Amino acid sequence: MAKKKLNIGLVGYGFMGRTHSNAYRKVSNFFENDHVPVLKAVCGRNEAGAKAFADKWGYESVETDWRKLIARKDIDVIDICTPNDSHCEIAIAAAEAGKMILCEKPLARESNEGLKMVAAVEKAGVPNMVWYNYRRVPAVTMAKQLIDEGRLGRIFHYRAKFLQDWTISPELPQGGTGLWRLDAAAAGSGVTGDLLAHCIDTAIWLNGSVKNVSAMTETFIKERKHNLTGKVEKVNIDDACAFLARFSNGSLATFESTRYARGHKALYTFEINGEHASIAWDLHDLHRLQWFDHKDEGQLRGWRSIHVTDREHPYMDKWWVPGLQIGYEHTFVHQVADFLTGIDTGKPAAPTFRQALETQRICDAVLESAKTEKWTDVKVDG
Ligand code: SOE
Repeated sequence: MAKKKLNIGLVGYGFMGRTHSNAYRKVSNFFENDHVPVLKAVCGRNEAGAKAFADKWGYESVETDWRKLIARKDIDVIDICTPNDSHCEIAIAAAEAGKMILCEKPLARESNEGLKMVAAVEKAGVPNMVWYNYRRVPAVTMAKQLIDEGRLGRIFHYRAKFLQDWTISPELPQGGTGLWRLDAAAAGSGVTGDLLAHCIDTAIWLNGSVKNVSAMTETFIKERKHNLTGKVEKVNIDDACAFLARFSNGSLATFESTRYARGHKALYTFEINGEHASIAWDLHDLHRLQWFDHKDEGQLRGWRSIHVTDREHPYMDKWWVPGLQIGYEHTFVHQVADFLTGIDTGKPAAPTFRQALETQRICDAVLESAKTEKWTDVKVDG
């Protein structure tokens, strides 16, 4: 059967613009879908920058105004890779124009914005998805399968961390290209929306909904030069955040994230302890799943380190030969493949905007709890 073209319009071409573009280029070489992404246009305010990106990655054309991109009849999908403060406006306009929408995480700066985005895509009935790529690490997807098969039994504990160290220097400015993650007006929050959002997305996927949280945050460097104004200004993001959580299934959780853990660049780890078995995973060793099964024969019982590269492991039959591992960029390829399958089959790929709103609401509750120093319920629909 002839493949159908899916014309991509990318808005923003920073780090995430690169990961997504790479995924669009690779996906049809490895995965079979009815649709094939076509790199139709990239949009950025700096024309020369956008043009250089288009030449490098193979986009056919360039726009400098996202409204013009959305108005183009030859664009099927709007992929939002801009800082968080523009996600809502772009997504709503794209939905009203009937475009499919992929949005970089977090969905929005806070859940009220996110809710407007959910309403817009649901009213328009357009396929939509948020890029929480770590779900698509084969070892993480395998953890989901093991939990869904009931192999852990009742889950008692969930423990997650995302540690970095890139903002320790007080000389680092805030705001502008590359540093908007330090500017609360652009990002919404600091590590909570940027890093804990990943941990939360994975956690609710693996272990269900979170009922309530008790959090603390800290801003270690109180003032930084703002790149856009040139002035020294108050820092309003959370540099570090730790919280306790209760899941609806009764399990207890701890989450921690910081950009001040000297020596750690992107140490995302989680561990889950169940009645029969435990699972642990580490982004720095992403192709391995640590597995402990109490049902194993006594004297041989112990933690197994499973190299998740065999044909029966999630996604791995699409890549090389057993034993040869894949990496970070492949998680984005998997996410595009799942999105295309969603369009082909009519079964939406997760997380949709609505599913990602749950993460946003947990982030809101975390920040609220840190402010009030009280246990805070996570808002639910209805
Ligand atoms: C921040 O440094 C960052 O790039 C996040 O924005 C990404 O979502 C995360 O995957 C890696 O770290």
